[in-house]
Amino acid sequence: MQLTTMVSYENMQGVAVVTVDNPPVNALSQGVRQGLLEGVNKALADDAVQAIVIHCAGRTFIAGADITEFASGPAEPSLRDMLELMDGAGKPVIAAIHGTALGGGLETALCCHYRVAAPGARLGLPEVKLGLLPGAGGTQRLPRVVGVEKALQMVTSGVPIGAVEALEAGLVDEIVEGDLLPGALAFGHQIVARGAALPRIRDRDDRLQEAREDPAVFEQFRRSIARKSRGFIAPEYNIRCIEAAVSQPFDEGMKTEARLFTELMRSPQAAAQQYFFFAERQAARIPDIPRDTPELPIARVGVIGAGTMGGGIAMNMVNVGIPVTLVETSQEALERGLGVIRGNYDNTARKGRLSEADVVQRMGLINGSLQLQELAQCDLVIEAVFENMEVKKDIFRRLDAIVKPGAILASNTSALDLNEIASATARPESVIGLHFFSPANVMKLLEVVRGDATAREVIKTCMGFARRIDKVPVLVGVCHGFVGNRILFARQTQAQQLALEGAPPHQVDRVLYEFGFPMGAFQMSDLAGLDIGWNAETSRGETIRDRLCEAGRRGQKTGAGYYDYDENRKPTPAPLVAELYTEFAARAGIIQRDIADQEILERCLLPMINEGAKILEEGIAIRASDIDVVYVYGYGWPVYRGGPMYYANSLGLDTVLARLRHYWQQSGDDFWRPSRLLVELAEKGGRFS
Ligand code: 3H9
Repeated sequence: MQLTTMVSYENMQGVAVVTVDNPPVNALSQGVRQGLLEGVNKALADDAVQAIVIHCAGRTFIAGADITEFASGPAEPSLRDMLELMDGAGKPVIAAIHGTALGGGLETALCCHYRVAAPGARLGLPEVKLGLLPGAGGTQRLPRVVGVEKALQMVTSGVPIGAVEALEAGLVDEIVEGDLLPGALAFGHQIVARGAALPRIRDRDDRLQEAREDPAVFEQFRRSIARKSRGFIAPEYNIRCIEAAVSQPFDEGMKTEARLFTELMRSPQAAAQQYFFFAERQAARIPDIPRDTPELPIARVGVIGAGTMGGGIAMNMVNVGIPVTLVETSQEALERGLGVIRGNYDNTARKGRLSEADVVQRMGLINGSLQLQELAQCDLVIEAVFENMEVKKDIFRRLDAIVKPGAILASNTSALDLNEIASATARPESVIGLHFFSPANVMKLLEVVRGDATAREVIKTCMGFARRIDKVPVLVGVCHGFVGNRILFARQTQAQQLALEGAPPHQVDRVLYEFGFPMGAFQMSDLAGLDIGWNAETSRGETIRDRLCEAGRRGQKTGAGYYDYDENRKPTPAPLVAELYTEFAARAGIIQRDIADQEILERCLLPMINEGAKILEEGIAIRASDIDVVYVYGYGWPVYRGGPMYYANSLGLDTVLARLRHYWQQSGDDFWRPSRLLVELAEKGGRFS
């Protein structure tokens, strides 16, 4: 029988099965909470029912509270009320878990007396990723089951654990092979037959003892995640809740959790992180490409160039079992490239994150070659040679004659005109940009660059393929630097200008680091290498970069760039660089001065926002949130500040406009001219949306 539109009820041989059916992820929307409350009440009131199974239809168990309801505030019944009823039920309640039991979903399961799971199930408390903490008892119950240390890891990382690990940790009582529901019913009958107890997690204390005796565990844990969690407030709040679980009685701990949850819920970080959750998913939607657009099969990939980029790109494919043909021009370069890949995998294996057999299997999927001909049967070929238009066009011309019809020809160019590259072929509809970010096997972002002629199926295929290789794809149009690098150029221009005017590189970098970037503008250049795009033959010492490269200071890899590096790659400010800026400033008639941190921050970030607005105005990005996704996943913009366009909204576009005009007037430099879109929106009190 249907209890609400989202929950149904059935008595199956004395076991009440309460089924949640709220696609796509069975979130705990109002109708689900209401239905579960009614279902459990009904079962408790019915003498013919001896046990209750909570089960979900579709692809997953409850994946958490309904995030879309957060803005309007919770409607009755509250999750806590519903869970209290289950927790205090006088008949055994069993959660039957498949897919993902996340957040409020796992908290629901923790209020059941027993949990059974399908072998592929995953269980976790990912609230921290939304800038939150589990607010329905998760922080009080989880450590009582899995122990303090594991609970700390789970709530601060948000990473779920698999069914087997959950079984070992006591979070799951049984793994059901075969159909889950019959397995859960059988489990229920056994419990009834055994007259088994109704264990409530809230009554358990044993797993907390160790931390009670050694409270230093919390400080140690804080230290262990300090680097990763820098700038975020939610991890610390989560830790405090687990501390409360250890130091306070259960009901007091629940109050602490509720108080801290409310504080976080009101925080700007939570708002930004929740915005970002939807931004990331929104990026997958392309307005002029219908959902039913067919995708082309991709079974074999070719990569041209076994340098840092090409090698990293190839690793993405073989990591998910897709064979790759990796082409180089010389045996030596090929062997070097394969050696680097092998070295990367060996490192991962040494850290215990990959088995020796995995390394062998992955390397076995890479076929190194010196012949472009060998790419003939590939479904997708990705060119990853250095940034030179003529070289790229030549490669595409040759590929056109070799690769089978219908195959996708992609360039990993980070800035060049994709349309011009496509024009070298007779099939521009099959040409697309796939801009990976370095290190390509690590960074999540993939800019998918749409040329004028790129076919819809090709775009749809590449967006899907990106997810297959665990990337977050964002579709962008053609312009110099696309979305990410074009915005970065604007920031780097100001970083250089600031250094000329008297803010040393390490001050600029510190300001950006304190804002939340993993590194500053100059550190980033040093890491990438100052000689990218630099030519020793044509270099005439006209720029600071020329001078640095000429002096052999080409970045971290040479032990010096904007900074001096020690053998552990620890940077220290370089006196020589300071002298260079003073010299160039004098030559340009600039009188150097002390520059306040706030000015540095504004002058680095406002141009990014302005460039983002121009990109939107020109239709290079589909929506403002796509730019934010590019920045968070590709350039380390702190997710708790949403991304540059979200940040602009939070500052207020009128403020952004006023400050841009201020710098425009002050410098007289058209670099600062505000984008038309920004002016329009700011003047009518609008936002980027
Ligand atoms: C919480 O529980 C708080 C509690 O502690 C206590 C409160 C008192 N709500 O990701 P997908 C949508 S906080 C609403 O593409 P997948 C999503 O937007 C919550 N909507 O699928 C998308 O919509 P669309 C803690 C949600 O298969 C569609 O579902 N839980 C929610 O790659 C498909 O999503 C979490 O943080 C939601 N909770 O991955 C879990 N979740 O199709 C968040 C998803 O219109 N969710 N949607 O774009 C996930 O991690 C993934 O969605 C999941 C599926 C792994 C479940």
